[in-house]
Amino acid sequence: MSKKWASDKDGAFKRQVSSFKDVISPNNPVFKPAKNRYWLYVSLACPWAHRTLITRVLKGLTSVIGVSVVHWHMDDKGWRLLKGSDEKDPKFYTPAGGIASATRDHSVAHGHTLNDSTRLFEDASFDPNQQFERLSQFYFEHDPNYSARYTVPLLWDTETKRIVNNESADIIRIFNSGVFDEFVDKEYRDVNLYPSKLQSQIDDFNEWVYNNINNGVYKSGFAENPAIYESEVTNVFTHLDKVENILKKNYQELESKYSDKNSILEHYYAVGDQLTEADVRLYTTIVRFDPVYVQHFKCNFRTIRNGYPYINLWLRNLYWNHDAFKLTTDFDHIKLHYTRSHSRINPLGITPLGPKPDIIDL
Ligand SMILES: N[C@@H](CCC(=O)N[C@@H](CS)C(=O)NCC(=O)O)C(=O)O
Repeated sequence: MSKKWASDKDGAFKRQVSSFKDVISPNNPVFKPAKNRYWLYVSLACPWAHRTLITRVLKGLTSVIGVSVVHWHMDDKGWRLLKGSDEKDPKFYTPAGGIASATRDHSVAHGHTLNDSTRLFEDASFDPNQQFERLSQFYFEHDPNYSARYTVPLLWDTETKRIVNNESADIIRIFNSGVFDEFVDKEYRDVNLYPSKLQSQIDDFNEWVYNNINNGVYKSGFAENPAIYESEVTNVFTHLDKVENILKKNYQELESKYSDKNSILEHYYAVGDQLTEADVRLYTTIVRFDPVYVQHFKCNFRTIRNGYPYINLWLRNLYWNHDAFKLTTDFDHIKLHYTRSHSRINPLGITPLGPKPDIIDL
């Protein structure tokens, strides 16, 4: 597999279309809802995989669907997992239960700092299902003739040894759909990130946020000629301005309803006044913006923290007031992955230490 990202002949970045798009449902002849049957393979660096981790926690699925985390470094063969021979050391294994296992065991990472350039390979987890050491092996196990990229997130069926789905937008809908309700407590059954009354607004918001912000930062960063970069980066900021105006309006409406700040924050979201998939999908780009996209993808008209007060408040509220967001956000993986895997953008692999802090306190 070439290390070069997909771009057309003019040098514009083109994202690959996901190949596996099945669902888990009682009506599906193969993929029926079950506990401990499906396993999620993610990178903590990847904004698309991050959507699935957040949704897994919000829907209480941490003891229903297991997770393995790939190492942050992606080389020319793609993502790696810890070697099976390390299986017996419990600190290398990410068990299925508990909110902390939304990510890796944090005790493993402690002691490393960002300027530790000899960062150990311990930051990944072991694959307890197939003992695979490469994400690519799942793709070939499913289809020996697979010829596209080996992307995360990957939702794997441990029973049939097949890929259920590798499209994050679908995976979060599967997690939210209620098919796992019988395995979770009532409080999680009541969580609905895609309520019918808001669906068309959410779809509309997601559509332009995806094209212009989620994928927009990649189109800016991976542009291979200045004219494309300039047009894409301008487009990113035009749409961040649009988000800022929406959030400002939402906030001002809440101010007229509630007098205390906590009540306002409890309802301060992108679409409507409740947490939805629109927040999940926007968050994973915005939380990476100042730490990575500003410098690495040259999205540097403004930072979120200094240029967008309403987006910044929305971001800090999600991060500091919601464990599902905070515990699944790993700034080390995020910074190290981009700056040390994209050697065309950053050939020396030196990771900028700032901004400090990674995210401002609330
Ligand atoms: N459409 C996919 C995109 C996933 C994706 O592009 N993942 C990247 C990481 S951020 C990846 O795994 N890339 C590996 C590669 O291109 O070789 C989704 O949203 O699930």
